Amino acid sequence: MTFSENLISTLKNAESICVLTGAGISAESGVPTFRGEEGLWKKFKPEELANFDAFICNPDLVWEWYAYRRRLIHEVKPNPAHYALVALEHFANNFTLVTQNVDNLHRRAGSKNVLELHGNIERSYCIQCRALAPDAVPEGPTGVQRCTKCGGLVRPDVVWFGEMLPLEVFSKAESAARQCDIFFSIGTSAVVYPAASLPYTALDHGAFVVEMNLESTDLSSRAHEVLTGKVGEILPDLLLQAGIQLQGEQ
Ligand code: BV8
Repeated sequence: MTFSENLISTLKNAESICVLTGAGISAESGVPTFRGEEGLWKKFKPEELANFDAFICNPDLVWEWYAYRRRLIHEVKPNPAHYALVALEHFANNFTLVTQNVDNLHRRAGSKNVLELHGNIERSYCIQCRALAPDAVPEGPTGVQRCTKCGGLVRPDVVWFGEMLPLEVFSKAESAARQCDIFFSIGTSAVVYPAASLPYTALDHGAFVVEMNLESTDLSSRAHEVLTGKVGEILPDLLLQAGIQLQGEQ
């Protein structure tokens, strides 16, 4: 793919870079996205699973879904797009990676400054006393877990629909979006709020906004550059053309 001179020079001269990722960046690792044809929501409906009431009504079903996703995540590994973001973090003077993903693949690739807006599927906590449960292991329990301290129900440490995002995490993401020179929206359908508000915050504060996605979204008409295709191919290519050293498993 050939990139515009404007994009290349904006990236090379950026003091501060903010990146928002969604499920699309993990697709090439083999993690199903949420809303695609083979999406996770195809098998189950968000309202059936990714919300607290569903969990209270049917903790077995919700835990079955999360145990399935945890096993899946342990079988996959980061892809070139994750590693390209590690290289971008090393290149930039000021870099913030904001992810909607709960799959921990950015951290496994080596990204350091990661803001997990929707939590992390490998962590769980008790809904009664909020004690953290032991980290998920592939051969770990798959059914409903009970707190070893108080016997309360243990839930995955993810943000469900209708739940607040972790305030401190979201405000850090907002300030990164306000202060950045260039904002990348990568592999997200840009439909879930308040995460989807971040590129608009960046736009309102004068950032150069780039969308990298397989399909167009509500953001596409507002972004300065729309790069359509597989992020595992486009992102490493962009960094190479901007003279940014790639590293790690490409
Ligand atoms: C909140 C964690 C308020 C769990 C997730 C009614 C009631 C309550 C709230 C609402 C409501 N109506 C609207 C809302 C707000 C709601 C919302 O936005 N709903 C949407 C669906 C309309 N938001 C919330 O509920 C949030 N909380 O508003 O609280 C509040 C205020 C005060 C007090 C109390 C409460 C919480 C939202 C968080 C929900 N949790 N996940 C879990 O994972 O199990 S959301 C889920 O969607 C994931 O986190 C996911 O990351 C996120 C966004 O999806 P995407 O990542 O974009 O994935 P998707 O499949 O959609 O798209 C992938 C894209 O990649 C596609 O475009 C595809 O083309 C592209 N792609 C695929 N392959 C590639 C690729 N691109 C490039 N390369 C490839 N190879």
